[in-house]
Amino acid sequence: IESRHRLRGGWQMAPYACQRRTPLLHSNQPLTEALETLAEEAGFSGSEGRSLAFTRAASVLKALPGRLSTLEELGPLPGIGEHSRRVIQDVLEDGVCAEVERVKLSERYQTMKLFTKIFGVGVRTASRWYQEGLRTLVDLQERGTKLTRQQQAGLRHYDDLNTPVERGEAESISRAVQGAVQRCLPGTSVTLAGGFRRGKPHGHDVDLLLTHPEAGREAGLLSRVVSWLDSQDLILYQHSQENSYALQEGPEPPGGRDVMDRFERCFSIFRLEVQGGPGAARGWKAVRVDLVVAPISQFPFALLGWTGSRHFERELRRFASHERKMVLNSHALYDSRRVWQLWAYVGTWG
Ligand code: DCP
Ligand code: MG
Repeated sequence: IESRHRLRGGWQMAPYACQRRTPLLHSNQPLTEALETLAEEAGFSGSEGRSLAFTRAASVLKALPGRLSTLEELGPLPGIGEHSRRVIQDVLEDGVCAEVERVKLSERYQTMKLFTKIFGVGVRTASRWYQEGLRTLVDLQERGTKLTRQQQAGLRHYDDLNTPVERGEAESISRAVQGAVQRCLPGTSVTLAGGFRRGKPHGHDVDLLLTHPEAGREAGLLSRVVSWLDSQDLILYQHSQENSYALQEGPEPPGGRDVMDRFERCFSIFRLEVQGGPGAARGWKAVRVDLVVAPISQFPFALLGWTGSRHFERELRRFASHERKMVLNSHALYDSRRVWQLWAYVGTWG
């Protein structure tokens, strides 16, 4: 389904990002960085639509087969709007785009970035703190800002959690979890997902999927695993959420609530022993780890949904919905028309 070739001075490209080969390293880094800064800034202002437009434009550039040297080469490629074209043109001509540079230097952008990098702080909280006049991490502490237990842990381990996790570290954590699950429930598999599964050499966290080949055996597993890891002093922070998929009352409408998924999950911070790097002096480093438990029947969808990237997943779901009239999420893939017919039918039983 990949379609990508040069056509009379322009490129042709499949319309959905999930149809395009998008290599980890590509030739248009300065352009995509500029666009992604604007996407981030739009996200900070709550303009999801604008943010998505810049993300889409960056995604198209990542799939180009070579370095773009003039705007004309892009031709009428879909997915790159007026504003993005202006940004691209500026960077191509001057090496930088004044608007992007302004954003990067703005107090609001810098503060929002600082705050949203705290584990447990999203755009809404960061924005509220900014409105209240808070600007630094010290401000948060000195003014006695009310923090959740999660945010307190995020602040305590701020530097570590904002130091990239190396692949070797992710694998080491994966092995520790592997050891724990073998004790608690032999036969359970642990799969490294997220950016590392896409081949990234480092990431911001470690995403691990747990499943057992016999349906139902995974029930109660997570709390036992977490307790054991905790007893080994491997966990600095954790909170878990239960599986809520089975509790759902019927299918969610396509494009409905934007919850990522409903698996049983543990958001944690691991204490990883290290020899080198920033934590070397004290001998350990804090690392964000997500443990997700998927029943075996949903595992393929969980793995697909947790491999990312975020934009790839969004596009895959859009493709399923618009082009196939199907619903894809991290639990299942189904024909939306049939399910709705079925629910309408069940409804007539009264
Ligand atoms: N994911 C998603 N939607 C979300 C959050 C996550 O689809 N709202 C999926 C796609 C992500 C994957 O889960 O790729 C893991 O989430 P991360 O935030 O850890 O993203 P990555 O692992 O891709 O990035 P990083 O390498 O920075 O950890
Ligand atoms: Mg990740």
